[in-house]
Amino acid sequence: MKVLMIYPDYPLGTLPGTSRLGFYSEGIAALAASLRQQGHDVELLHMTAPLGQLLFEANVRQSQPDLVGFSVRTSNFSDIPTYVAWTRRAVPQVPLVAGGCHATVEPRGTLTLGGFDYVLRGEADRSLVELCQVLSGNDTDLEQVGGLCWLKAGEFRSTPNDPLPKSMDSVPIPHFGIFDLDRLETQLVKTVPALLSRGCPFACTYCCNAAFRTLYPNPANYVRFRSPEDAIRYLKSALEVFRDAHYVSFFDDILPLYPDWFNEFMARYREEIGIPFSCNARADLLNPQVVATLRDSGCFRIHMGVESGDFELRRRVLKRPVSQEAILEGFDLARKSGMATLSYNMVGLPEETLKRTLKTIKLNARANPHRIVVSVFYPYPGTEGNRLARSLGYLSTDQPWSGNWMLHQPQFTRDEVAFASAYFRTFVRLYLLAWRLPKFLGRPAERLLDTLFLWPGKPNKILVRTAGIGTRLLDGAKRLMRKYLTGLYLYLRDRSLSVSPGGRDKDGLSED
Ligand code: B12
Ligand code: SF4
Repeated sequence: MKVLMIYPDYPLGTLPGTSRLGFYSEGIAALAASLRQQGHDVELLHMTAPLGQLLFEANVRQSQPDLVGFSVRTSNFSDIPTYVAWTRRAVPQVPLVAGGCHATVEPRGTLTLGGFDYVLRGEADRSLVELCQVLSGNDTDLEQVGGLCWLKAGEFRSTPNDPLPKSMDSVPIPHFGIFDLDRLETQLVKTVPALLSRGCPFACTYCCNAAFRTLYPNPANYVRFRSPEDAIRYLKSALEVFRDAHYVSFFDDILPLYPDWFNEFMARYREEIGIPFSCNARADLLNPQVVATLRDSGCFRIHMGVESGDFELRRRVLKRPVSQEAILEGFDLARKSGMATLSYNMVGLPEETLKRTLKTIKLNARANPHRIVVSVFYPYPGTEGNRLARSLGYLSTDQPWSGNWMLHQPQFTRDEVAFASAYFRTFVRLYLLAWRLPKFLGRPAERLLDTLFLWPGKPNKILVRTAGIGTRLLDGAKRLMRKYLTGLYLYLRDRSLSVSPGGRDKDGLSED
């Protein structure tokens, strides 16, 4: 069978025809590998910006697929029904299947609003191959396909998901080559994206992991790593495809999750791969030994979630009871060992107030990460965060993908949330400056900043618009520099982070 995978990969509001780069998706490359292993042919339509109808239909028709699969995220769901309708016009006889995180947590809505014939819930490495088998007529029973959802005379039907395999080693190495590398953001900064594990043992309320885990009859197997040998095999195959890569970016939820795996993998990584990398971790899982291993193996930046500076919100609303001490210690350990740090934060959480956001800002100033990422809380369907926001009456729509997703909270208006998110980093920097002053100046400076941030009469809308112009200009300049002055960009980044970029000889992966 020929399967055409369609991957809309752009932020809501991107204009058609915009020239932009997108992201590698492990899910799509993994499915392509499984399909090819069973003799199917796969093609990818990677949409880094919306396509107009004529171009979209021409692409679909030209591919001559027997099955079209859409990878669906909540953030792109609003455009999906249009693409489905165009696909039906282009190839009317061809069945359409949806998968991906949104389809997984909202299978009914994806079938009814999206207009698909089928949804495959959860990891579809095996089930998509099974569906191809059924559709190509070798089998006839839809009920044999694990995690399949469909409508029969308008009635929702579904089959249970198959158990997860015990080990990731049984899942084929992804077919990285399905992506056109020139369309990937990571390629600009000479970076290989890599994912050696699936799943996370925690259950933070804003994340889909908790919902994914409940899909399977064997949730105890939800967290799976490739064995260290297989992980190295994976990286070597990736480096064969991403030939000019000098860095690795591990997307795993928590790379140093299991100490035994981590120590063995890192030892092999140093020996056999040896190029600088960045990874995600949780501050409370870092200790001097883990940090030293990361640093000695070439880690140049660790990404950690702070999320909120208010312990009560972290514990009760986010179900992420990491103490402030653990957060500060994690950042401190990483910085002292010479690695850069990046913090992830959210504003606009259920029950948050501007005062509570100020705590997040001050915690960031104390942790002093090299980079700060701030997102506005998004109530992803299927998460406990969505249910909580809904039960408190803060969510005015049951279709958060429609664009109207920011919470309506009496104690934290949307304008205040927008202000807090736009000026988060500025205030972190200002507090850092204030704290460096002598005490007799620093204290009043800090009080002045508190008053400014919390001042109820601020012209939030104007301030947000002004910050937006500044951010767009800065982001634009950075993007241009990455694109046209890549060498200089990487040199400056590496110098500020004390990284020695890895190089590879033409046959292997040894460091220059
Ligand atoms: C790595 C990662 C990223 C990376 C890479 C993104 C990417 N394109 O994969 C980066 C950093 C770029 C990223 C960005 C964003 N991410 Co992200 N990311 C992840 C993370 C941690 C792992 C994804 C992954 O690779 N999983 C492993 C692979 C194998 O699984 P998979 O991709 O889901 O694919 C499997 C199944 O879904 C299914 N499947 C997938 N596609 C299809 C298609 C068909 C036809 C079928 C049948 C099946 C199928 O089969 C696949 C193989 O088993 C997940 C968390 C998670 N646990 O999933 C969040 C997650 C996917 N991200 C999320 C979000 C919100 C984002 C951003 C919107 C954040 C932002 N505000 O900018 C952006 C979106 C950018 C984009 N275009 O994707 C949310 C999505 C929630 C939702 N309901 O949509 C998640 C679930 C985290 C969360 N909050 O819970 N992300
Ligand atoms: S630790 Fe990260 S990946 Fe794991 S559940 Fe929490 S947010 Fe999701």
